[in-house]
Amino acid sequence: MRRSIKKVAAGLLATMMIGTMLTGCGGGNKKDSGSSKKETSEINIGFSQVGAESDWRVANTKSMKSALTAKNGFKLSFADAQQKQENQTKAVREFITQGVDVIAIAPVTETGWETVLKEAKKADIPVITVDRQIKTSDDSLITAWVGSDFKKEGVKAAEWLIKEKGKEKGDVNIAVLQGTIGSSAEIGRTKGFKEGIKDQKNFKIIASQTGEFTQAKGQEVMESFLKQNKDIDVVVAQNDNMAFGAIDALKAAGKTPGKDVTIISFDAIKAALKKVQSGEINAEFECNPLHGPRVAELAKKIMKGEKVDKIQYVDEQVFTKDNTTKEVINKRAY
Ligand code: GYE
Repeated sequence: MRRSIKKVAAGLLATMMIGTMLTGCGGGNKKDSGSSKKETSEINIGFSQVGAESDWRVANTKSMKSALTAKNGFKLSFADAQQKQENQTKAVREFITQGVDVIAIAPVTETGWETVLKEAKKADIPVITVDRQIKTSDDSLITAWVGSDFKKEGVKAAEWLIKEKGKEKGDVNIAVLQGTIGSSAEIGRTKGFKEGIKDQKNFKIIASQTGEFTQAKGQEVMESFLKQNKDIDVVVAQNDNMAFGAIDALKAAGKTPGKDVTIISFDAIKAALKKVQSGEINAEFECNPLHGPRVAELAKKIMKGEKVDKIQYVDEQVFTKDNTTKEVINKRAY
């Protein structure tokens, strides 16, 4: 990889300059020392995180921070974008100015990245995307991505609901609490679910709005759904925190979540699995946030000039009351 060669060269140059300063004469040909030393030295990595909007995100941050440690060979610059893409662009520019070795981005939305990524490429800094994805016209702007197949999660949710309610005679009214519009998680889950139910004539999506992946907004949007539509049969919350908000809104409206209204959610954090067990959430579609170790491994390989897989999906499960045992909940790492 060009960058690691550059880094080795920089190391050599620095060694030569120090040598020059110490001996006080130029032209000495004290080569070497550099390469192996530089290769094992710490990797400066800048990570631009979406924010702290959900428990999933908090678990993701924790995973990244505990993998990208000094002990593991990293120097991490962490920037929280507070769910705003302009903050991410700023953070990435700062990483470039700092001259980090690798940039990791968990992007808020998929679009709007072209310019800043070109700047990173010009500075010869590889970019790894984490969790959500980035859409670019130029493939070479991203070295690797690790995350979930959000569309598949949406399809699985549709398949589960068809098994559950597909044979009902009347209409099945569905309300969707979407995540941040334009984020991969929202795009994929919306698309997968819609495609999955398209032949199911009695399934009607009667309301759909973003709750920004937060509990407070999820509750607020659910309250307004309930004001407009009295007979909602199913709530599809595109993450657990919005599901928690929706559950509160339903209870306040005198409805029993999980019974009067079927609740489907994504992420499968520990607190949500407890609600599956107690019956307030009917089905959970897992989304694994523990990307830290994978990103660390990718960064190390990239810095050594090794080839890496451009796309890495993680395996995910479905949880319903049948398989959400006490042991499963106790073992849950997030
Ligand atoms: O589902 C949600 C978080 O992008 C997969 O973002 C992630 C989503 C996750 O806020 O809880």
